[in-house]
Amino acid sequence: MLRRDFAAIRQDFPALQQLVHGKPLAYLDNAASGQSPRAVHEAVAQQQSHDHSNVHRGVHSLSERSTAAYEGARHKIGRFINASIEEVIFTRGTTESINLVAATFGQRLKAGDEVLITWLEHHSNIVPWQLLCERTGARLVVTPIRDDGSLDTAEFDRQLGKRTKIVAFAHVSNALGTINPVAEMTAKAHAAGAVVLIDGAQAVPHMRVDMRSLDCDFYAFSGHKMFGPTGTGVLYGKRTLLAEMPPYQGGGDMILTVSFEATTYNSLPYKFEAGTPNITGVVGLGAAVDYLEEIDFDAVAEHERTLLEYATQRLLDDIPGARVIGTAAQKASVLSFVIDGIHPHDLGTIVDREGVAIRTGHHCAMPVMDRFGVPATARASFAFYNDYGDVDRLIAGLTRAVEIFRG
Ligand code: 7TS
Repeated sequence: MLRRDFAAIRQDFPALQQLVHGKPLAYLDNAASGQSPRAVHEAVAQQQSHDHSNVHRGVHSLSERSTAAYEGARHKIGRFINASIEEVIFTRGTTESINLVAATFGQRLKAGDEVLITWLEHHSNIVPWQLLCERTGARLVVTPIRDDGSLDTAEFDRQLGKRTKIVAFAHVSNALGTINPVAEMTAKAHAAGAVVLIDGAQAVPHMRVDMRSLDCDFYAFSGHKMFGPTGTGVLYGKRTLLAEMPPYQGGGDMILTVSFEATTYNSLPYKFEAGTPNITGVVGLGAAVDYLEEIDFDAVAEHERTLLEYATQRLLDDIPGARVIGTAAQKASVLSFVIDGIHPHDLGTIVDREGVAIRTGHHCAMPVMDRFGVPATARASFAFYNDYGDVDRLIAGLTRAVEIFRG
């Protein structure tokens, strides 16, 4: 029986039980980083206090235990996203996963080729492609978004062409919450002969993703947004593509043989994991996946949808001058907003005094801010452990901010 009692689930997260400025914490900054459950902390502590050692090299017991825990996490991720273990590469996070693809697969691009991205990308799905274009003479093409923050899919279709070599887009936008129609976009990009990378950083904490049914070539996500440790992430890549790609970094573990004349590379996925990896972090990520496997994600979607609806309605009903940025029909757990006459940073500071954590700023998505003509937004982002009480506290904090600024 999968778990769907979110009040009980909330109790598994020690960080959520604290007071901030003397008030119970309402943690609404999950798009930046999710809190982790006790099970993750225990797995990390066990690894650090008992099994700590290097992987893939020692014959002694601690190294065998570390290797089993590290590779065990890879099996868990493989099952979780429906991929084989050769296709699961551990990285520092989404950013490194995307940079890896740009630096390796990207080497086959030439002047005149095109990389197609969208207007709603996080900087980490923009800048690596800009750098690649500068190196190769390829051109960066950007699909616009509509006024509600949804992708202009007709323009996407027009922009896809025989020059398009890579198509990279977010599954879910961190600044707007828009859910892109990723399976259809992938199929269209494939029909045009392009390779597809999906930035899944904001999807994996909210929905189950299946690599076989999405059929994308690459999928990038971060451990710390899916309730695991920082400094961990995953790049999924199709085995056939990964096998053809040159290595990313050189060093230990990624080789079979080394001589000064020639080096041969290790098999997948180790070819892409040079040096001692973040063993402890990956073990913690494995524990996060075990935790998520026990949760009913249909119920998560419904719970987060009702929270988002409730928060949106209360914001518009109770806070004069509030405007939501990002109103696409298909949205995940992000409420980005501005309030007339109050800078988002002031909002963030005032609600923090009430124990409410939100993020303010450009959310590493400056083109989105430009598109909507705002320098910054305030953003509340939800996870399955949030509840109506958190939303009520947010609205109370915003009401306080309005009182302070408008008297
Ligand atoms: N892609 C998306 C869609 C993101 O939301 C983020 C982080 C990244 C990539 C980069 O992930 P990293 O783990 O490599 O840093 N987004 C946010 C955010 O919205 N607030 O802080 C980080």
